[in-house]
Amino acid sequence: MAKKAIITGVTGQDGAYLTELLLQKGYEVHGIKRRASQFNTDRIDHLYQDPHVSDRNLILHYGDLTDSTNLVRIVQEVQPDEIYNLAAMSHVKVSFDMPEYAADADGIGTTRLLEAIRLLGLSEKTRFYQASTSELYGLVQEVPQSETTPFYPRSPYAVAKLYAYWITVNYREAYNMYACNGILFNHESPLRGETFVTRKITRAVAKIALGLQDHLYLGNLDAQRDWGHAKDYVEGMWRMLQQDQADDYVLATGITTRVRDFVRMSFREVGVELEFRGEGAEETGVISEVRNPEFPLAVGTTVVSVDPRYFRPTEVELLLGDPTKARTKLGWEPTYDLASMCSEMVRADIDLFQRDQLLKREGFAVRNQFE
Ligand code: NDP
Ligand code: GDR
Repeated sequence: MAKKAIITGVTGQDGAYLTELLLQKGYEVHGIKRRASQFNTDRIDHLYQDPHVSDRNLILHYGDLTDSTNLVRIVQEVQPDEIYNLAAMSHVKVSFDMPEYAADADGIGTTRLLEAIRLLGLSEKTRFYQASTSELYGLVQEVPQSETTPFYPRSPYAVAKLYAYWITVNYREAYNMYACNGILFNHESPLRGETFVTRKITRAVAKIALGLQDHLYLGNLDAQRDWGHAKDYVEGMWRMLQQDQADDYVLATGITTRVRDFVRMSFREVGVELEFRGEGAEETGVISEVRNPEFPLAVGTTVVSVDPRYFRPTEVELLLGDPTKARTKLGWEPTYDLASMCSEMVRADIDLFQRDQLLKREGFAVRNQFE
């Protein structure tokens, strides 16, 4: 019998990579997606199976982490061996605008799932993965950060995730459930949401190189993040649920990089050197060398500026993870380095916008009905 897994947040970046991984491993995957007024399954459309096919191994259910009866019904119907709770309002800056919703979906949503497992008598059968985060470390207490570093969350998102972290530990201890926290540092990919900083940068670099945009506005260029690749990190999630004992693990690369340096690295992918001038809100990025004549860019052009609207009321300045426990106990190692991931992301965004340009040139661009 194939193992059955439920993935909440199946339409997100990690949900898509994890679905691919579990299908390769022979699982029957049940994804929970939200109802939206337009299709929201872009990231998993290549895996989609028609509901009329009899032996499907990817089944999507409508659901929401804020609706407990719906979650209970799905868990009862599926009787899963594993649940991966990836669904969340995952944007740190947006959580300052929607603190109550972040608490409900990211915090209480986790309890709703754990309760579904418990009430349905599945505590011994169903293993549970909680998408915990390096944002829990927040204000720097210790560097590098490991499973024993104290938490100090700095956003409504992180506070909600702190609750979710501890309720997962509590259900493990109180009901002997196999429930794990993966404390994952930032992980990115060409599927990363467009408003997270790496993807915002790689999209802008692609558009600037193709002459489709002339400027990129960013917030705190000094922030340091330990960036890995989502494909590596979903492998770590799966490994956490295959052990003899449930436990909590950090997944990280052990290398940290400033936002400013990721901007430089991304521009280098299109043959452009960037020089940063000025300080704080006055800082700008100016083109100092153009090595690739393919793109219409000129030395001396200012292409990056700071816009304080992207600053956060309380910021997490430095994240640097220590993945020793995952390496020794799970045999987990990241396979991507930042340079190769950055290159993959910039290339993917160039392809994306070149395809758009081609469609427009050939008259196939999709028009909206009001044009
Ligand atoms: P995304 O933002 O790409 O995906 C989030 C997913 O959650 C989407 O499928 C989204 O649906 C869904 N979702 C949001 N709100 C609800 C809700 N109320 N009910 C049901 N589904 C909901 O995040 P990632 O894939 O990057 O991250 C996955 C998880 O890991 C998140 O919990 C995130 O907080 C956490 N995390 C991420 C890290 C990272 O660097 N990527 C690092 C550490 C933790 P829709 O598509 O409809 O919006
Ligand atoms: P983060 O990711 O907050 O770490 O949360 P994000 O990419 O949004 O920010 C990283 C750092 O870059 C700085 N920054 C900007 N960020 C955004 N989004 N837009 C900007 O214009 C910009 N300019 C500078 C930020 O201030 C920050 O310091 C991500 C999410 O995936 C969470 O769900 C997850 O838990 C953590 O990573 C680990």
